[in-house]
Amino acid sequence: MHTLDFIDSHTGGEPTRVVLSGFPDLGNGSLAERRRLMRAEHDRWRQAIACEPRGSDTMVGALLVPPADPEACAGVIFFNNVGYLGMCGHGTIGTIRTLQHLGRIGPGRHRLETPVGTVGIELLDDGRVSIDNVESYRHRKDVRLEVPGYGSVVGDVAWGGNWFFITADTPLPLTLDHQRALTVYTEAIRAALEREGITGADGAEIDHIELNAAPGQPDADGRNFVLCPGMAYDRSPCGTGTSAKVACLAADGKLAVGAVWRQAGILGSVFEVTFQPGASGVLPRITGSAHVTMKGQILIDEADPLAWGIGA
Ligand code: PYC
Repeated sequence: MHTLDFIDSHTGGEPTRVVLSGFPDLGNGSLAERRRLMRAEHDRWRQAIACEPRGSDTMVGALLVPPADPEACAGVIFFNNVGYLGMCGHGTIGTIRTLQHLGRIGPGRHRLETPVGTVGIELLDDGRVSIDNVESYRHRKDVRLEVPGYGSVVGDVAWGGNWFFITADTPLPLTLDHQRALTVYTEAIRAALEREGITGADGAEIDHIELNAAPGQPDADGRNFVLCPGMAYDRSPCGTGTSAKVACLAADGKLAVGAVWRQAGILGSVFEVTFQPGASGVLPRITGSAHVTMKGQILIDEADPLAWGIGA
């Protein structure tokens, strides 16, 4: 029997499962190297943690590992039901609140190492968490796509720690009751991007699709619906998607340095973002909150035919 200790949290409705112990040793290379090793040699563990029957298609796993960067409070590798994430905004907020719950960190400034770089964190006295995300930028503006069944869709390709296609074109209001139809629509956009060979920098797959429209609530400036890899929609406003959006707003001169953008997600939960100029894009600071919801132990019994989860 294999056992793994975990703590679950949610950030604006989106779950994060922090894996504390029990995972095979990934050595002490860079976080990118350890993620490569995890994918190549231990991928069934990802599936056992994130997929049914223990997880779900919305679950984001966060494997805690000793950091390579001596100044970081922890290293983390994010994954989900179908693979691995570069950075994860909601997952970072959930991880920091989990580390606080464990008594490993207190309010103040910290650093968290991820496979796409070390991010600065501030755990605020009221429990909110600010993340100084990786440099974010717009890669292509006004990309026109023909999406079968929907017609022409125009959007931007941007990086916020993951690759996003961001469009304001939506056939329906961004409300939870339209979630299924919005999922079908955004999946059609993703397929069209693939068919037309539209990618991020260096041919990277665009694996997140973000609809971003008017907020429909007084405490926000925009509302989004984000399709994540694996067909789940983000219940939170999506930290990396919000960073990518802010990079586009800044590039269009629609958001000033230091001004606050309040991004609502599909449930109405809000992340606040400001930015500073970066070398070639923006340096976003995202603030949001998370709550711990559960702690437990995963049991993997080799005699169970579904011990390693149901692959998506
Ligand atoms: O918050 O960056 C995020 C995120 C990515 C995928 C799910 N959430």
